[in-house]
Amino acid sequence: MLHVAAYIEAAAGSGQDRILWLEGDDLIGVALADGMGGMGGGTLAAESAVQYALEAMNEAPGLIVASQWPELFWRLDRRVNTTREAGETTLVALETDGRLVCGASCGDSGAWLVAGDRVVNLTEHQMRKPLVGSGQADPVSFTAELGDGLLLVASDGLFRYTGARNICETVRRVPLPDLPRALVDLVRLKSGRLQDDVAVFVAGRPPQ
Ligand SMILES: [Mn+2]
Repeated sequence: MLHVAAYIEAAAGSGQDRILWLEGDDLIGVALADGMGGMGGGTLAAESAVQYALEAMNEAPGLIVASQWPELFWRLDRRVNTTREAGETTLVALETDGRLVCGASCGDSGAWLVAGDRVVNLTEHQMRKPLVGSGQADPVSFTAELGDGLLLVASDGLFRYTGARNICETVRRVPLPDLPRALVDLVRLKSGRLQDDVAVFVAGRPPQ
Protein backbone atom coordinates (compact mmCIF):
# COMPACT_ATOMS: atom_id res chain seq x y z
CA MET A 1 0.00 0.00 0.00
CA LEU A 2 1.00 3.64 -0.05
CA HIS A 3 3.23 5.41 2.43
CA VAL A 4 1.93 8.66 3.90
CA ALA A 5 3.37 11.68 5.69
CA ALA A 6 1.87 14.95 6.89
CA TYR A 7 2.93 18.22 8.46
CA ILE A 8 1.18 21.41 9.57
CA GLU A 9 2.83 24.65 10.55
CA ALA A 10 0.92 27.71 11.68
CA ALA A 11 1.80 31.26 10.73
CA ALA A 12 2.22 33.57 13.74
CA GLY A 13 -1.13 34.38 15.31
CA SER A 14 -2.97 31.94 13.11
CA GLY A 15 -3.41 28.17 13.14
CA GLN A 16 -6.67 27.15 11.48
CA ASP A 17 -5.41 24.39 9.14
CA ARG A 18 -6.24 20.80 10.07
CA ILE A 19 -5.55 17.34 8.56
CA LEU A 20 -6.90 13.92 9.55
CA TRP A 21 -6.31 10.71 7.67
CA LEU A 22 -6.96 7.00 7.89
CA GLU A 23 -4.83 4.13 6.68
CA GLY A 24 -6.81 0.93 6.16
CA ASP A 25 -5.70 -2.34 4.62
CA ASP A 26 -6.98 -1.38 1.17
CA LEU A 27 -7.83 2.32 1.46
CA ILE A 28 -6.24 5.59 2.45
CA GLY A 29 -8.48 8.56 3.16
CA VAL A 30 -7.57 12.13 4.01
CA ALA A 31 -9.41 15.34 4.89
CA LEU A 32 -7.73 18.74 4.98
CA ALA A 33 -9.45 21.95 6.08
CA ASP A 34 -8.46 25.61 6.31
CA GLY A 35 -10.85 27.34 8.69
CA MET A 36 -12.12 30.90 8.33
CA GLY A 37 -13.59 33.08 11.05
CA GLY A 38 -12.39 34.73 14.24
CA MET A 39 -12.97 33.90 17.91
CA GLY A 40 -12.01 30.27 17.31
CA GLY A 41 -14.84 29.78 14.83
CA GLY A 42 -12.51 28.89 11.97
CA THR A 43 -10.58 26.39 14.04
CA LEU A 44 -13.78 24.73 15.23
CA ALA A 45 -15.13 24.59 11.68
CA ALA A 46 -11.91 23.02 10.36
CA GLU A 47 -11.70 20.51 13.21
CA SER A 48 -15.36 19.56 12.84
CA ALA A 49 -15.12 19.18 9.05
CA VAL A 50 -12.12 16.84 9.08
CA GLN A 51 -13.57 14.82 11.95
CA TYR A 52 -16.97 14.42 10.24
CA ALA A 53 -15.26 13.54 6.97
CA LEU A 54 -13.22 10.79 8.65
CA GLU A 55 -16.37 9.44 10.32
CA ALA A 56 -18.06 9.24 6.92
CA MET A 57 -15.05 7.51 5.36
CA ASN A 58 -14.87 5.01 8.23
CA GLU A 59 -18.58 4.21 7.85
CA ALA A 60 -18.50 3.71 4.08
CA PRO A 61 -17.99 0.07 3.07
CA GLY A 62 -15.54 0.66 0.21
CA LEU A 63 -14.04 3.41 -1.89
CA ILE A 64 -16.33 6.46 -1.91
CA VAL A 65 -16.63 7.22 -5.63
CA ALA A 66 -16.90 10.68 -7.21
CA SER A 67 -20.68 10.57 -7.59
CA GLN A 68 -21.07 9.97 -3.83
CA TRP A 69 -18.83 12.80 -2.66
CA PRO A 70 -21.16 15.83 -3.20
CA GLU A 71 -23.92 14.35 -1.00
CA LEU A 72 -21.33 13.61 1.67
CA PHE A 73 -20.07 17.22 1.54
CA TRP A 74 -23.61 18.62 1.78
CA ARG A 75 -24.15 16.52 4.88
CA LEU A 76 -20.88 17.79 6.40
CA ASP A 77 -21.80 21.33 5.41
CA ARG A 78 -25.08 21.12 7.33
CA ARG A 79 -23.38 19.55 10.35
CA VAL A 80 -20.72 22.28 10.54
CA ASN A 81 -23.37 24.92 9.83
CA THR A 82 -25.37 23.78 12.86
CA THR A 83 -22.32 23.35 15.12
CA ARG A 84 -22.49 26.15 17.69
CA GLU A 85 -19.76 28.80 17.37
CA ALA A 86 -18.31 27.18 14.22
CA GLY A 87 -17.26 29.42 11.34
CA GLU A 88 -16.67 28.16 7.82
CA THR A 89 -13.89 26.17 6.24
CA THR A 90 -12.37 24.94 3.03
CA LEU A 91 -12.36 21.17 2.73
CA VAL A 92 -10.65 18.73 0.44
CA ALA A 93 -11.42 15.09 1.19
CA LEU A 94 -10.49 12.06 -0.85
CA GLU A 95 -9.85 8.36 -0.76
CA THR A 96 -7.56 6.14 -2.78
CA ASP A 97 -7.38 2.36 -3.10
CA GLY A 98 -3.95 2.68 -4.71
CA ARG A 99 -5.46 2.64 -8.20
CA LEU A 100 -8.11 5.38 -8.23
CA VAL A 101 -8.23 8.65 -6.34
CA CYS A 102 -11.78 9.92 -5.72
CA GLY A 103 -12.79 12.95 -3.71
CA ALA A 104 -14.18 16.46 -3.68
CA SER A 105 -13.32 19.95 -2.53
CA CYS A 106 -14.83 23.26 -1.47
CA GLY A 107 -12.71 26.40 -1.26
CA ASP A 108 -9.06 26.80 -2.20
CA SER A 109 -7.32 23.89 -0.46
CA GLY A 110 -6.11 21.57 -3.21
CA ALA A 111 -5.09 18.10 -4.30
CA TRP A 112 -2.48 17.37 -6.94
CA LEU A 113 -0.96 14.29 -8.52
CA VAL A 114 2.75 14.79 -9.07
CA ALA A 115 4.58 12.49 -11.50
CA GLY A 116 8.06 13.44 -12.66
CA ASP A 117 7.84 16.99 -13.97
CA ARG A 118 4.09 16.73 -14.55
CA VAL A 119 1.29 17.71 -12.20
CA VAL A 120 -2.42 17.08 -12.45
CA ASN A 121 -4.50 19.50 -10.41
CA LEU A 122 -7.39 17.31 -9.24
CA THR A 123 -9.17 20.30 -7.71
CA GLU A 124 -8.82 22.70 -10.63
CA HIS A 125 -12.59 23.06 -11.09
CA GLN A 126 -13.31 23.77 -7.42
CA MET A 127 -15.43 26.73 -6.27
CA ARG A 128 -13.67 29.14 -3.91
CA LYS A 129 -17.00 29.89 -2.18
CA PRO A 130 -19.39 29.14 -0.55
CA LEU A 131 -17.41 27.19 2.04
CA VAL A 132 -18.29 24.20 4.19
CA GLY A 133 -20.30 25.49 7.17
CA SER A 134 -22.14 28.11 5.12
CA GLY A 135 -25.08 25.77 4.59
CA GLN A 136 -24.66 26.40 0.85
CA ALA A 137 -21.48 24.48 0.06
CA ASP A 138 -20.83 23.80 -3.61
CA PRO A 139 -18.51 20.78 -3.72
CA VAL A 140 -16.80 19.70 -6.95
CA SER A 141 -15.80 16.04 -7.14
CA PHE A 142 -12.94 14.44 -9.02
CA THR A 143 -11.57 11.04 -10.05
CA ALA A 144 -8.13 10.16 -11.39
CA GLU A 145 -5.85 7.19 -11.78
CA LEU A 146 -3.04 7.36 -9.24
CA GLY A 147 -0.54 5.62 -11.54
CA ASP A 148 3.02 6.17 -10.32
CA GLY A 149 2.08 9.60 -9.07
CA LEU A 150 2.53 11.11 -5.66
CA LEU A 151 -0.65 12.40 -4.12
CA LEU A 152 -0.25 15.87 -2.60
CA VAL A 153 -3.02 17.50 -0.57
CA ALA A 154 -2.31 20.96 0.83
CA SER A 155 -3.81 24.27 1.90
CA ASP A 156 -3.50 27.53 -0.04
CA GLY A 157 -0.58 28.41 2.25
CA LEU A 158 1.47 26.11 -0.02
CA PHE A 159 -0.15 26.50 -3.44
CA ARG A 160 -0.43 30.30 -3.26
CA TYR A 161 3.26 30.88 -2.58
CA THR A 162 5.05 28.33 -4.77
CA GLY A 163 4.51 26.63 -8.10
CA ALA A 164 4.54 23.30 -9.89
CA ARG A 165 8.20 23.58 -10.86
CA ASN A 166 9.47 23.92 -7.28
CA ILE A 167 7.06 21.31 -6.01
CA CYS A 168 8.11 18.75 -8.66
CA GLU A 169 11.78 19.39 -7.97
CA THR A 170 11.26 18.89 -4.23
CA VAL A 171 9.21 15.70 -4.76
CA ARG A 172 12.03 14.25 -6.91
CA ARG A 173 14.74 15.18 -4.42
CA VAL A 174 13.30 14.52 -0.96
CA PRO A 175 12.31 11.12 0.50
CA LEU A 176 8.61 10.84 1.29
CA PRO A 177 8.83 10.97 5.11
CA ASP A 178 10.66 14.33 4.92
CA LEU A 179 8.63 15.71 2.03
CA PRO A 180 5.88 17.63 3.88
CA ARG A 181 8.42 19.71 5.84
CA ALA A 182 10.54 20.28 2.74
CA LEU A 183 7.48 21.55 0.87
CA VAL A 184 6.66 23.95 3.71
CA ASP A 185 10.26 25.21 3.54
CA LEU A 186 9.57 26.24 -0.09
CA VAL A 187 7.20 28.94 1.13
CA ARG A 188 9.16 30.02 4.21
CA LEU A 189 10.32 33.64 4.22
CA LYS A 190 13.98 34.51 4.85
CA SER A 191 12.96 35.45 8.38
CA GLY A 192 11.79 31.87 8.90
CA ARG A 193 8.16 32.95 9.12
CA LEU A 194 5.22 31.82 7.05
CA GLN A 195 2.70 34.12 5.38
CA ASP A 196 -0.16 31.72 6.06
CA ASP A 197 -0.70 28.41 7.82
CA VAL A 198 0.53 25.53 5.68
CA ALA A 199 -0.87 22.00 5.86
CA VAL A 200 0.63 19.27 3.67
CA PHE A 201 -0.26 15.59 3.27
CA VAL A 202 1.49 13.25 0.83
CA ALA A 203 0.90 9.63 -0.15
CA GLY A 204 3.03 7.66 -2.55
CA ARG A 205 4.39 4.26 -3.39
CA PRO A 206 7.44 3.18 -1.41
CA PRO A 207 10.70 3.21 -3.42
CA GLN A 208 11.31 -0.07 -5.31
MN1 LIG B 1 -4.85 29.44 4.20
